[in-house]
Amino acid sequence: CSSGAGGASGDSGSGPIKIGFSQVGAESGWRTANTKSLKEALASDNGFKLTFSDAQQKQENQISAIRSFITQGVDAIVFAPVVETGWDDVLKEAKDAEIPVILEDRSVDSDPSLYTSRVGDDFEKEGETAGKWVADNFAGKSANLVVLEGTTGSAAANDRTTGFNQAIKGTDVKVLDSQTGNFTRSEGKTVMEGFLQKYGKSINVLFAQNDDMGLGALDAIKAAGLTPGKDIQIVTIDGTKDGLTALADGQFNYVVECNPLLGDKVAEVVKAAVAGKKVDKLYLAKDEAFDQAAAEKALPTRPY
Ligand code: GYE
Repeated sequence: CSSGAGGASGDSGSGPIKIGFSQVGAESGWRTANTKSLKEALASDNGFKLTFSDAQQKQENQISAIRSFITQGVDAIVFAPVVETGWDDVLKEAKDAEIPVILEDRSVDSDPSLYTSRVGDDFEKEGETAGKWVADNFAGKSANLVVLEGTTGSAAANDRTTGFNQAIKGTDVKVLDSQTGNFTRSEGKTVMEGFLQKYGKSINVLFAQNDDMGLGALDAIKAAGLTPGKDIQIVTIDGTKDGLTALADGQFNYVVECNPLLGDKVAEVVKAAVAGKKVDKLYLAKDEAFDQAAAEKALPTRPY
């Protein structure tokens, strides 16, 4: 750690803090809320000068965005890594340039010494909460489950799968199939159509690793002449307004929250890091879970 006030590349407090932010993309309602939260918190009114870059779900776009932030000599880099692996080289380049890197949302599998901090949610716990709901809700009944996974290789998908599988271990829950729907509505729909063609009416529970894929699946389920929420029970993760609306309507059965409003915490950590202050390696947001009644109550004041 450098002990110089103002951080290695900062210009010791005068003028705005220059930030480069590489976002995953615009794949989901969660992502839209997350981008808005960061743009608001890292606004010029708060003492920042933000350069925003959308990676369109591609790691190579993120790597070149980060390299260009380094060349521009930003004071800090914020990025939401689309996948977990493959970041060591570019993180080393940022470290050599003495630019603090703050991960927001998803994590990386690199050595923690290669980045300053992460602000995000506990994906494994979210998966576990979803799995526990399936296990409890289907105790004594047979559960024939299909899974719509998030983006392959993303920390959000990897950890949710791990947590979910832990929670259903040793139960009678039968996983018929599990495929990626890339966290989007359209792919959630297409993959669910395939599941329905293959397994027909034997499917009675769906775990969608985000709201959007679950919402896409609703179309496929209705088109197959089945009633979502009844013939096929549905548990999703995120807790966006659209997700909680489907829950309050009885089309979803349970939603585990993943808080996207990480902007204020990111801004605070960036300021501290640029000032050369010590920050924690990890800041986790608090998440709850909703059943249909809880969703109805929460909806009127739901911020995203
Ligand atoms: O659940 C999903 C988004 O990384 C937690 O990414 C995030 C996930 C979120 O596309 O909707």
